[in-house]
Amino acid sequence: MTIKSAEFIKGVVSDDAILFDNIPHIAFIGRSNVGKSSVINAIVGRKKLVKSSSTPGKTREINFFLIDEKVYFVDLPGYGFAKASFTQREKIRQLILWYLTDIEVKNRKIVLIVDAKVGLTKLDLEMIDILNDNQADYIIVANKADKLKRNDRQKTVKEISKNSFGKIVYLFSAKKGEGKNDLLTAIFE
Ligand SMILES: Nc1nc2c(ncn2[C@@H]2O[C@H](COP(=O)(O)OP(=O)(O)O)[C@@H](O)[C@H]2O)c(=O)[nH]1
Ligand SMILES: [Mg+2]
Repeated sequence: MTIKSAEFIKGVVSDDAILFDNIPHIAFIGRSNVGKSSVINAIVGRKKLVKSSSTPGKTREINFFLIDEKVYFVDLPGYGFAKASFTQREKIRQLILWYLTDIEVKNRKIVLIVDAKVGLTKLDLEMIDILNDNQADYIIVANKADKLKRNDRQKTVKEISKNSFGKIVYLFSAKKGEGKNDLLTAIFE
């Protein structure tokens, strides 16, 4: 399947009508610099729909993109940007928690993006706990798979899956376009 249209709607940082308009959400969450913007651009098939920046931690809003006029891709700010101040990191953490726990969306799927080469960090594990505590419907995408040696691919998938209570892990490379079809199918199934 391919996505036909994608349009930036708006960025929000607090209550907003867009949160309650009954359009389903597919929300992308991940550590800063994990390649979240790149993954979204790759599956949408647009190089620059979402700004992919070399200065991580810049996006502080929850950005809404209308996809094929029927579902939002929700791009959440990346967590854990090391160079941000404690206050900035805490603000982002609170914004993510607010979106996940306070905002009730009838139809919401979450795509947690992690770094295939780095594996699950402490903050990723914390996010997995939050998602589980909230009974979130989520999948895990291990991006930057192009950085893995061929022999390490299955090991990586198993390791991440083991530490996320058996979640399916989708190997992905935004750089190479690997895993696009499987991910699109998983998202829209
Ligand atoms: N090798 C490799 N690098 C990637 C991949 N996806 C993203 N990157 C790089 O990782 C950095 C962060 O990407 P970006 O999409 O801005 O990450 P974000 O902060 O999570 O939105 C950039 O330098 C990208 O070029 C990938 O699949 N493979
Ligand atoms: Mg980004």
